[in-house]
Amino acid sequence: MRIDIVSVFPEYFDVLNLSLFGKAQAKGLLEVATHNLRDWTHDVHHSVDDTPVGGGAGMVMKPEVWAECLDELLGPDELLGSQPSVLIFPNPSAPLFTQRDATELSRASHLLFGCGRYEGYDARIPEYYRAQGVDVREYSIGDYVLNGGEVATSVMLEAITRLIPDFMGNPESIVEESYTGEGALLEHRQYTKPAEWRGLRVPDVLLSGDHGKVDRFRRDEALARTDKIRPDLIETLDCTQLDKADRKT
Ligand code: 6GU
Repeated sequence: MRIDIVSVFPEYFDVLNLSLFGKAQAKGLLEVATHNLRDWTHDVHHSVDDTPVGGGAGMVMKPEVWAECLDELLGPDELLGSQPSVLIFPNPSAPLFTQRDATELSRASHLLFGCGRYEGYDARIPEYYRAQGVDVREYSIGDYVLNGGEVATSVMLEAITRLIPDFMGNPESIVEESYTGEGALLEHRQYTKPAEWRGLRVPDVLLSGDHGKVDRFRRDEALARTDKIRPDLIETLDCTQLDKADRKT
């Protein structure tokens, strides 16, 4: 997978060379390049933003600079639309990024992230590329406000790339997690040894060696915790995802 990231603070992404992400680049699974948006400016001040049309506080990122940059990174016009590039703009006012999006995007061959700063970017930027046939996505990572798209991009990248085959040392660790797929539940709690620590005991059933009972206990706990902590996720479950024993809990 090829990943391009555009930002006015590309240094934010220096940490990508650490840990699994760095290893994936060394293994050739990922090819990551960061770009400074100001490299596509022509004025002495390298300005990337301007005041909002219609008034209001803050500054809005200008479409001309972004377009010169994105045109270059997306490749020639003839290829737009036929190219499997996905152009992603982090945006706190966009739909929520979910595990489902991460799974879908982990199969893409080229991701291009455009990190906005200030009050955002001119709305015509995504509109223009969508009209050219590019797969354009705008995502928020949660109901809170960040200063720019850099941290949101890091979050999405980590969620996406860990799903690439061979990225993780242990592929089984991504199979049984919370949020895997539609109708997923929060994961059951985990314990390790010792069985008793500072007066707190691991639930007896986990020590029983009865795998059927252990599975049932974990499933019941996942259902109960999801109902309590994230009742909205229970809404997305359909009957086919519940078994007979689930209905009794
Ligand atoms: Cl994607 N961007 C910003 N600036 N703030 C956010 C966000 C994105 N998602 C949640 N808050």
